[in-house]
Amino acid sequence: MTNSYLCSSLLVLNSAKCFQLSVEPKPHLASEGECTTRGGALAGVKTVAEQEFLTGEIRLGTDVSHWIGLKNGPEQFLYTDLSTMSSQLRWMPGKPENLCALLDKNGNYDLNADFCTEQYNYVCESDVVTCKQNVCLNGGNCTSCFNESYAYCECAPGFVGDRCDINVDECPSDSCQYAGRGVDGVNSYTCQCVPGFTGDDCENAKDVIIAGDGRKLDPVAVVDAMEHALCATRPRSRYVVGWDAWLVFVPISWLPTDLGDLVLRVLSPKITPACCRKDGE
Ligand SMILES: [Ca+2]
Repeated sequence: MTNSYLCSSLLVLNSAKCFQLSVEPKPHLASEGECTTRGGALAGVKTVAEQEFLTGEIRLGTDVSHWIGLKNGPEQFLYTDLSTMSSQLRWMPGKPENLCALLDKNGNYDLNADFCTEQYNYVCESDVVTCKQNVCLNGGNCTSCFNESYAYCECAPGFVGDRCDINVDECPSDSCQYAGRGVDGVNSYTCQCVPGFTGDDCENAKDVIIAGDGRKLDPVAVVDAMEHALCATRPRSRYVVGWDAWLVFVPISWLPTDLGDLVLRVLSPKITPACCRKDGE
């Protein structure tokens, strides 16, 4: 299946999760709100694969630090004996300030923590789900993310395009031999062969008649004429096969012999019988 998204700004990992990078910095809480508004959430990066994927995409884009959906809170303060903090104690107003995690440009996009009130760009994420309305054509499967903001088409073999609307031309220009005509199909092609040739690529010639100048002639018409001359009750006095015979060779035959020979010498390449040819001729 061929995959494509209707919007190229969307990043997709393993056809299972969509990411979107912000274009402007915000505090952590506001970033979370923005991602929720779009139908997703601030990206909770949970695997090294996701971290490396996002690192690569951020480097290609804005190349600045990005918030992710990870933070600590006051309940995580521990006494030095590792027991949890007493709930009876009072903090100063606004303290402790929460720390939030970011992919830090200065640390090669390893995790760092900063006060959540600081402003950084951010990464939103969304699951990939089946579209409510299938906008993909020609049997493509439609999935979407960020609350249907983005539709995602998995195209059936032989189709590409954002909506699988392009039928791939599988027919290479030289695939059909002996002047056969290629016809594109769905994930395939067929060849329409000229008379006398068969095979998927017209590669099988029943009987090929090679003219003196190397052209391959239609053997069926020639054989039909010969058969008629031999077997017909009333054979014709003359058989003319092909437009070149009608337009060139018959008119030349009406000329005086010397003049006809001269015209043929001028028009035709020199024809040497095979037994008289030297190598390379
Ligand atoms: Ca096709």
